[in-house]
Order: sequence, then C-alpha cells, then structure tokens
Amino acid sequence: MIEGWRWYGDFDRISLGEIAQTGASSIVTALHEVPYGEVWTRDVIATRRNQIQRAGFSWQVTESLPIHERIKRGDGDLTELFANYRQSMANLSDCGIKVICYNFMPLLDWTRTDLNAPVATGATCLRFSLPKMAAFDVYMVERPGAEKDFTPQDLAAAKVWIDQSTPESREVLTNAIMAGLPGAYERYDAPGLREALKPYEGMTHSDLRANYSRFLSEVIATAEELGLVFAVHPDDPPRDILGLPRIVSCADDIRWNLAAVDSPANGLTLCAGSLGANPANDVPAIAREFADKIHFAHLRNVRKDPDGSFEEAAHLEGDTDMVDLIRALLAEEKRRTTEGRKDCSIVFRPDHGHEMLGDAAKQTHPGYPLIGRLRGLCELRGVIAGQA
Ligand code: DNO
Ligand code: MN
Repeated sequence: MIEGWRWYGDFDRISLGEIAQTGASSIVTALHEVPYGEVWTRDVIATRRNQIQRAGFSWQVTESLPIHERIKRGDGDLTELFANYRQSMANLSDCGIKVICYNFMPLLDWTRTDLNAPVATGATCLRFSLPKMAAFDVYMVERPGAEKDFTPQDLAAAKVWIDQSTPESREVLTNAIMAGLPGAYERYDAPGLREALKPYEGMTHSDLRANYSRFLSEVIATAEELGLVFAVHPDDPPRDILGLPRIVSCADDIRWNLAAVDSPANGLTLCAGSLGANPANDVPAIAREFADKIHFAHLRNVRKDPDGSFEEAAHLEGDTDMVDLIRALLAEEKRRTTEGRKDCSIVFRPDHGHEMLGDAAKQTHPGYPLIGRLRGLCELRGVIAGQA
C-alpha cells in the first residue's frame, strides 16, 4: 500500500517539508482555491504537481474534484458544468493524476457536533452526538418536520441539551456543524442554514440517485478513455442529515452506486471511519465485497454509542477491526499483482487523527493535525509491515 497524506496546498500550516518527516510518500490534495464548477486548468495543476514532486512526493489522488450543488440537485441546464468537469478530468490526466475522490452528499460534507471532545489520553477528537444533532435540527434550525427524523429518546435528550445550553454553547455547536461544509461555501448560522436547505426540500433518495447516475453517465466513459478512475467517498455520517437524503451509506448503496454505471472506472474510496459509524456496516466485509473497485482508502476508526452517537477513536482502538481490514486490502493488492495489473498498489491515508501534543497551533482543518495523524500513520504502517 502507498502511504498518502492529505495536504491543503498553500493554505496548509503543515509544510511539505514537515510531511516528508512522517515517511508518507504520496500527497493527496485538490485545487481548493478554484470555485466549484470552474475548470482546473492544466497549468495550475502542473504547477501544484511540480511543487509536490520537488518536495519528493508523488501526487496520484485528488481529493476532491468537487461536484457542483446544481449537479447534485439536477437543477437547470447542466451542460456547461459537465463539460467543465470533464475538462478538469482531462487536465488532471495529462498531469498524471489518475484517481479522483469525490462525494455525492448534498450541501454538507462531513458532519460533527464536537470538534474538541476529550479522550482518555488527554488528546481531543471529533465527535458526533445524535442528541446534539437533534437539538440543532429541531430547536435551532427549526426545520419543518425535523421531529419525524428522530426517536422519542433522541428528542428527549435534545430537549435536555437545549434547556441547558447557553448562547455560547449553541454557537460552539453551530460552528462545529458548519466546519464540515465544503470549502467554497460561506458558513451559516442556524436560520441561514434553514434557508440554504430550501432548494433541497422534498428531494428523495430516488431523486438524488437519478442525479447521481446522470453524473456517472456524463463522466465515466470519459474517465475510461483518459485512464482515470473515480472513487466515491461514503457519506459521513452514513445517514440522512437535516432532511437531506444520503445514498452512499451502506453495502446496499454501494452495490447500487457501482452497478449504476458498471465500469472499472466507477469505484470506491474505502473510508473505514465513515462506513464504520453505522453499526450495520461490517467494514472488512465491505472491503472484501468491493475489493476490485477500491481505488483509494481512508483508514481511521470510530467508537459507537448505543444512541447513534460516535467518536473518532485512535486508529487501532475503535469498533472496526483494522488489522482485518488491512488484511483484505493487502489480499486485493496481491490479487491485482497476480493479474499483472499496473495499478496494484492502493494509496491510503490516515484519515483524521486526535489533536495532541501541541497540534492545535499548526492545524488548518479540524481532524487534520500533524502529530495525531502521524500517530495513526505509524500504527497503520506497523500493521501493514507485520502482514507483509
Ligand atoms: C473529511 C473528509 C471528507 C472527504 C470528502 C471527499 O475529513 O474525509 O471531506 O474529503 O467527502 O469528497
Ligand atoms: Mn474519509
């Protein structure tokens, strides 16, 4: 497996020189500065790639080539947006970047309710509390019909939280939830988010699936011609949120996604942490079932609570059997090697880490600390070496 490391380009307070000291060899990045829907030009991609290569790394995976919200909503004439997307694909391919990670979550990307939840070691982690999510949705966003999406127990716990909350704690919660909005978006307050949700009102799973399969039919044939592969990132958390449908949350969904346009270019980012947050998902089993379509892996762990909440555990300490998962990925690499394929190695990255040992001072994005991810990478490296 190839050790990857997410780097946010020149915005990142962690430099390529520092990343080199982790031992990772492949940078995972995107042109975060380009507004969604616009073309990633060949020149800008090549400049970024040269910068990465000069620092001694490869750039094999882009995370993400973002999909404009109008495509997710199936809104209006999408001809130009699809053409721009395909042009960015061609430019990436010209520059040798052949794996495209993306997600199809409407409006929000990853969602947490706490960015600094304490863990026993004294570090902090990202956490998702279902009662707090319910409190936000029902009492702060006041989304019409939100109560229907929660159990009586969730609602009772949400009421307790809101009654005890202060303006400050409500603001901390709002900021945590907004931290997962994709880069190009403004941050909303709770009433602002209620407005932002309006264009999605009434969108069903099957509407979103129709828009998703239209997207695939617009890009997968081009990907095949260019020798590119797509790797959809699962929903995080793997459930509907704020009334928005989610369609990449479990094995059944993935079966549907991969069959929607059946091609080696239509593949998966195996994000162990996202999938692992749903108790129904057996992550190593999912890795085995879809092994030949895994083009990229995010390795991290979660510890689930019975009420649907979860926290990001240390990489080898949560509910997912990471050793078994790595065994599945290594077996797939071996199979590819015996088939004589040239893309045998799967790039993985330590996906998130605990904030620890002074990480706060250098962290650009929640979940992406230097030392916390280094701890994760080293533990995973040990597991991989032990199985080689
Ligand atoms: C969160 C990440 C996601 C991921 C995108 C991929 O930390 O795993 O933001 O990059 O969903 O499109
Ligand atoms: Mn991930």
